[in-house]
Amino acid sequence: MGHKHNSKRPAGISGGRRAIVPVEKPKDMKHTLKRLWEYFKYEKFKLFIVFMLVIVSGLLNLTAPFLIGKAVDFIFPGKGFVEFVKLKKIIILLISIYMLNSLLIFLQEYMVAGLSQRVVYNIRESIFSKLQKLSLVFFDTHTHGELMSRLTNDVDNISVTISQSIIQLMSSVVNIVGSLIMMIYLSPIMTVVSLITVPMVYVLTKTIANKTKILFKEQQDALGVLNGHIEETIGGIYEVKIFNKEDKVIDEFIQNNKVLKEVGVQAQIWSGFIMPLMNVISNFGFTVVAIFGGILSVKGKISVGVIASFISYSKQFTKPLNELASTFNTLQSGIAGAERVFEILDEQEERKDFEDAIAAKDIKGEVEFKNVSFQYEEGKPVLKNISFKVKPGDTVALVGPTGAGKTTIVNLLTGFYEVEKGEILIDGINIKKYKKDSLREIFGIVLQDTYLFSGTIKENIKYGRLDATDDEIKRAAKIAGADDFINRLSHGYNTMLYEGGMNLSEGQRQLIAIARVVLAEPSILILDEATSNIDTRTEFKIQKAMEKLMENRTTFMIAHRLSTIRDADMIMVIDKGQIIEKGNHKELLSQKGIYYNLYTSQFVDVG
Ligand code: DGT
Ligand code: MG
Repeated sequence: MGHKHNSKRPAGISGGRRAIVPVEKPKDMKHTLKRLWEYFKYEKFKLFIVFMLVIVSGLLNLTAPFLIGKAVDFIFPGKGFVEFVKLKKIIILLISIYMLNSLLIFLQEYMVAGLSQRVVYNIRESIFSKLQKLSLVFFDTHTHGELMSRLTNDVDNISVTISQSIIQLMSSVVNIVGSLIMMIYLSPIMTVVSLITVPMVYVLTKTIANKTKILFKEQQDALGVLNGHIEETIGGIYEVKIFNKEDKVIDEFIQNNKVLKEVGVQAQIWSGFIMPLMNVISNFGFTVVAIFGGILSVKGKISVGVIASFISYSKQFTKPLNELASTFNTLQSGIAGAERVFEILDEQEERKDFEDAIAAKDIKGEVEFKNVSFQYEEGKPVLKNISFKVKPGDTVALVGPTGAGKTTIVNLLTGFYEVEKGEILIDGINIKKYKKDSLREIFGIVLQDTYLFSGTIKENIKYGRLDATDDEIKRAAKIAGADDFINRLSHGYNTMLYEGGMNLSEGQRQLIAIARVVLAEPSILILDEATSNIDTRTEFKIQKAMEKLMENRTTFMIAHRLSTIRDADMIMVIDKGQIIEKGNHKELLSQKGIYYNLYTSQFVDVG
């Protein structure tokens, strides 16, 4: 009965195979369990009932072999006849116990299922909302894949694995201790005899486990290589095709796949040894018990029924003993998963608004950087002591080689990253003193790589200002020069966009982003590389839309193509995190410095 119970668990949890897979050890099991309890404690009452059910069904389990032994003794009472009345009673009792136990196990599973799903639900929710509160620094240092796997795999593992393996551990302990007590009660000598096999099993599993551990490690590594290869080729499918690398990629895959298959086979074979060998040993154990019991019974020391009970008990004793290690490993890896999840929950969140934070309202758009230095990573300064001042409504162009720090300046201004050294002022007030929500509303940002959400075009423009009416949306699209192409789409403004807007061209996506900004009417406009990579007609359109947008608005413009920034009020040449030249187009040209060189290399007609 006890075994059936165990084998109902999902494959990964029971059985010897899992025991051999290398186990991740939690760093601080006790602490993590304590934190997990925070999630489980709302289910305290249900958990208590489940534990009671486990104990009761464990105890019921223990009565069965005893009764079987009694039944056997009623068949062979040594008096030459069978005591049918008593036998019938015992059989009825046994059947009721089995039925009751099945019911208890069902109840147990039922409650655990609900309980663990509720816990998973809560953990998932706390991670997701945590992710929204983390600063961008966090996302720079964690890959999407890693975060996805924490949100899905690790979280699922936590509750299901942990609650089930804890229950299994409990029922194993009840079984082991109970069986041992019953065995000693029935016959201390036979108990000693039947325990002979325990060290044998231990040595055997240890030996095989050591071998398979290595193989499973190799298997995981091979799987890692294969996955990496798949990711790379699917992600870079465009490049694969352009460079005609299909055949090469397939060859590589075949090679990796072969390696994986070979270690996989080895690992499975070796881990497959364990079960049959274990059976041999336990059957050997039964044989010894049977022979020894037979001798004792012939000598009249014990009854045949005791032998029957004893064999059942020794089974109930060794089976959970073998599984204890694997259950414990499962529990450990679940807890290690929980640790990874908690690591995210412990990450530093974006700074909260200060108590006396003010709302950024009616911003005129004066911007000042005062001795700003910044680094994304310790020891790698990106901006060094940057200072400049922009009058409201002016247009500032940032130029300079790639990696110079242009985007970084903008990232600091919008508050995506916070400066540690120096100050950034908007309308004379340090941006840290503004309420974050209100600060973000000051800016309208158009990037080269525009991300659109899945949803209709209308909804995407509406992100600019959520209370905008349909008319206002249309007007914004007109100003942005997007209305024409939107009307030509089969569903117009209700056209669905998929996967970040992949069903539109880059230029079209940008026009929508501009419409979004038009609708938002921001005080400060930020255009990062907004006019590269598109055809001249669309570029012209975008240029026109931009000019309208820029009227009377402080604008930061980053562009590699200098033709677009000639009219800027101020041009700053950034190099290696410093402003090396500052002035308008004419002034900078007459300086004959870096800007002059950049400009003359792009255009022959110096104007
Ligand atoms: P671009 O867009 O290629 O013309 O270059 P910029 O001038 O916009 O360069 P920027 O500000 O993106 O990068 C300046 C330096 O900072 C460069 O060495 C790369 C580094 N950096 C930029 N973003 C990150 C980031 O998110 N994390 C880290 N660790 N470093 C970053
Ligand atoms: Mg950039």
